[in-house]
Amino acid sequence: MASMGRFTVGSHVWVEDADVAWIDGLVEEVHGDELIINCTSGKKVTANVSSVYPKDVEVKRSGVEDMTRLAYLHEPGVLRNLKSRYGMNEIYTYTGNILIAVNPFQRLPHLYNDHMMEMYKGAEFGELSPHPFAMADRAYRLMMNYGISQAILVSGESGAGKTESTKMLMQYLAFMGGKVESGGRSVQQQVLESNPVLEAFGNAKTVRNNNSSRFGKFVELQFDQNGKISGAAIRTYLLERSRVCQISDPERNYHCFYMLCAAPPEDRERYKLGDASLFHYLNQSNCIKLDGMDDSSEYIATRRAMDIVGISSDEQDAIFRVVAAILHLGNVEFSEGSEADSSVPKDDKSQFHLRTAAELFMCDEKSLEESLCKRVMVTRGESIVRNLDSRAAALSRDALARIVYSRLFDWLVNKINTTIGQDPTSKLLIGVLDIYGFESFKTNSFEQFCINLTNEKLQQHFNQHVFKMEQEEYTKEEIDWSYIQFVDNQDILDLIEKKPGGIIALLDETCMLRNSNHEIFAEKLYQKFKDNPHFSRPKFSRSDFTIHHYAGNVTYQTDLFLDKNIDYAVNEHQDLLHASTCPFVSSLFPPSEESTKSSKSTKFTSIGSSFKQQLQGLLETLSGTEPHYMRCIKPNNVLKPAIFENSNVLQQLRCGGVLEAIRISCLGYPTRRTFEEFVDRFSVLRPEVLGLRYDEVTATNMLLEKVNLTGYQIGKTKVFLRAGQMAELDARRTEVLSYSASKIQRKVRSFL
Ligand code: AD9
Ligand code: MG
Repeated sequence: MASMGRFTVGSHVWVEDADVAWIDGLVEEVHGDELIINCTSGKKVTANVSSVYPKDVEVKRSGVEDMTRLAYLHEPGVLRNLKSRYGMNEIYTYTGNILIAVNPFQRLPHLYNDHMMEMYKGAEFGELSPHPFAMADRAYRLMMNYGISQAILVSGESGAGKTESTKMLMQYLAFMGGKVESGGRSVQQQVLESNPVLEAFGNAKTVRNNNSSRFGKFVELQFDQNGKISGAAIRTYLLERSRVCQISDPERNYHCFYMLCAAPPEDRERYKLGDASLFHYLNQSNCIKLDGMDDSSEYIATRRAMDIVGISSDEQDAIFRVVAAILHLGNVEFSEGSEADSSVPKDDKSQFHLRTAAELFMCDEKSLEESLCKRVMVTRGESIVRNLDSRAAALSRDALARIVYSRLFDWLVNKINTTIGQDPTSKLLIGVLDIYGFESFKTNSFEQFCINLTNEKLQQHFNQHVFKMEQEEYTKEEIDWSYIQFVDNQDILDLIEKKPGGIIALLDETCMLRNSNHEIFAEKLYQKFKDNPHFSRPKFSRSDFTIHHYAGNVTYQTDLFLDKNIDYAVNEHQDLLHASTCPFVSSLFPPSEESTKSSKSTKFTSIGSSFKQQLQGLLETLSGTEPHYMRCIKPNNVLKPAIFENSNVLQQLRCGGVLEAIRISCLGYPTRRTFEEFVDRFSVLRPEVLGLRYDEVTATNMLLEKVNLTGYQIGKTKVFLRAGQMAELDARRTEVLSYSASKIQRKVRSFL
């Protein structure tokens, strides 16, 4: 956004500041394009006019509920507005149709009770304070009135409040669309109770969030003609598998493991469990207990939620047996066996855990051991059994734990979908998307790559939509909108997912090569994309690559890309668990087409490609809906209330496309005022317009002519100003007002 405005001595301005991003001050001197500014921090700085913004001195301390109401729509104005509202616990603000939520990090129960839902029911959008209920209400109403499916897309970085917001949206939709059931469980109740079940198995404490969802989720609520919920479908995306076997301090594994270790004694006995700290998969981190979370009562609550979503007690028993088996499996260590490069369970303790894991999986102990310590190789149609050394056996153990857990999670999602049931006749849908925001860490791996691809795709969808909305507003007001240039990130999407030749395609290609490794992959990328403006090879790097995403540059470490992209259950694991005498465990590993074909080779399926396809499906669904966007912001990294870090927030506004939406709107006519408001504010420029002879449109035109502005447009109900024109008008107004003030002062003085 370019600076907009002209400055004179005494102008109130915003200027960039290293500590707080933007600081306000007064212009003291003007030397051509250079301004000397006295900042409120006491600092005096010299700045070029191009990096200085005018400050609106007329805003109320309480700010405005919609950013587009700001007279000056620019970064510092947006930031100040959010900050002053946050200071008063007004955590929600609109930017046009986008709802911004700043995480309060404290319970604000008065905001979400039944009374509030009643209030928002049927209220005009914008009439009451910004709120997720207002957003859900608008979606519901649009769906009912026009028969168009709706989607609410919630995004933001980890810990920003997406999942909490999603729950509120669903709570409101269940309130509006709930059926009163006589006996039995209602669909809306099952939909709401699916949350604690999925959270128990798919959420974990991370450094960024004590209850971080490690998967993406799209919940589709189906409604009947009367607007009552008649079915629902949950789709999940890319559960983080590596966490099952590997965690780093001070993070935790998935909640369900700790819950089970804190279960009532009879359950712990049944699953042969003890304290969580006894298990390798949990004690790699010192964090076992979580402040504010009681694992024992969470266990009971999860069981209850499982009842409600229709998971039978036999199934629950099997599920927790599998969870316990994974913990025991993790405690099996290996040492060198008698043959060269072979391995055996290290000691009695390991043997005990192996036996217990086999019991819990209800499979043969010896077969379990063999599936971990041996691998069948197929060369030229012949199978050869090869020993694995102790390191490889430990890797095989972890791979088994991961695949079992991810199958278990998928089973839960399917089960919930089956019990809630789909309504195939429903044409009215509201989807709610709770998906990871853009990520850029010190080290970024395959997960960040997939997550950022998601965000690129959603960003494209968002840009297209914001652009369309702008056009619609202009068309409604019958003004010309040919000014707006369309922004697009298709090039970056092509770089990643084009087939053939995109990064994912090259990754798959490399995975299928014999004896390939990540350096071969990186080399392919360097060759192929050396001239691509969105790609670069970091200096001195052998295998990293950088993508120039819309939200910033991210450098990815390719080391684990190949491993993480390959998805299969090795045949040994597949056969072992398929043979389990527990029907539940066996059903998690149905015979694959490959193994029925008697070939012992394992076919590779690419996680990257299937994720890409899943995303494609999601975007197709979204394209049939009218979208609503909610952007969650995490105001600080210490997860505490009342701390608002400017630079941090700005970065998120940028990544979430909020600033881009503002930029698009600045390309057109960002400031809109009804004629009445306009005349009210600027009549001092030409007081005769207040005379009875002029209607508001004429008065508006007269005022604009007086200040010699061009390029603005007069709509049917509003005047549309280009970026910076409001500041121009204000400057003139201030001149006039100070001139009259000094005239009065002179008069008063001459009087004395
Ligand atoms: V992650 O990508 O899944 O790691 P989310 O989902 O964005 O993340 P989440 O909704 O889990 O974040 O919110 C993080 C924490 O912030 C919650 O556990 C609450 O303690 C806190 N939070 C978020 N929103 C609200 C709210 N509206 N009111 C009170 C909130 N607390
Ligand atoms: Mg979440």
